Amino acid sequence: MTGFAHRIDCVEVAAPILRLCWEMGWNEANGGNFSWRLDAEEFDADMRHLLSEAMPRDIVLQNPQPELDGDYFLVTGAGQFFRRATSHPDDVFGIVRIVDEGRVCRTVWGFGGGGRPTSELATHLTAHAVRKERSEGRERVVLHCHIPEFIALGFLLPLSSDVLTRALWQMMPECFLVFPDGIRVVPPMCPGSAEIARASAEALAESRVISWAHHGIFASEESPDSVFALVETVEKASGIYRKLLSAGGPKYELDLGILEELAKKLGASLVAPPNIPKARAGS
Ligand code: 2HA
Ligand code: ZN
Repeated sequence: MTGFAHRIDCVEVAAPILRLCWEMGWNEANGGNFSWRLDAEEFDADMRHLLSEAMPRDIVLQNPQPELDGDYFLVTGAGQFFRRATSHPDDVFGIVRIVDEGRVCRTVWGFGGGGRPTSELATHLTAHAVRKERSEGRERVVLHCHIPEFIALGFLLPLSSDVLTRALWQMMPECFLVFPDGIRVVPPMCPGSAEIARASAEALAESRVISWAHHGIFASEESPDSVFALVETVEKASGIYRKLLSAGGPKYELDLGILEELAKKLGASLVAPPNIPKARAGS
């Protein structure tokens, strides 16, 4: 895609996607973060030799994650810029391993030799633990972006998961197919806190996509490519809805019965069971 090459496969795949997030206007300055649960067996076989490049550094987790014990993650570093993902990959990314029965996060590679994982590490790990179980291991990648149209909606709509989900599903049939599990709204909270990690875990038990109201999106999917597509679809639908609000609001509503019909027809091919809100927008 970009001709970008790196000696670590997962960095080679992830860095161009992060750079693209910046080009889309989703991750200004140090905004946003990314993590990818790696296939531990593959990683051990192919990459173990790289781990001697750095002295291991440990962080004791306030929120232990026993379900992730032994897992490796590619993670963005605290304060790092998505814009620099392809030009400075060894600073922007690090690889950590969860050890000691989930109590310790050990940096085994990267972060420019002295950095540390993202300030949102607690939420990323909690999200992985929840989504690994809910998706039976399918989902591996978590992406947080400050997508502007979606953030704008948080100031125009009530803080309601049903209202937001319904508004976006109505914008394009693709939305229902890409996020049939809808969007859960987490009310405004301090970024990087244990509180937001806890609230996010509850929301992520229901859906792969959550809105950190007045802040951004937090989404989980199978690969860097598919999580990008998920965020892209949500942001496009948000842009259409915001345009409609600027024009005085939608004059007509999609009949959710059509979505119910679609869900029956597509059934097993949907990525998650649909969660069709009963309430009408604004009610
Ligand atoms: O600065 O986006 O949520 C990184 C963030 C915190
Ligand atoms: Zn953020």
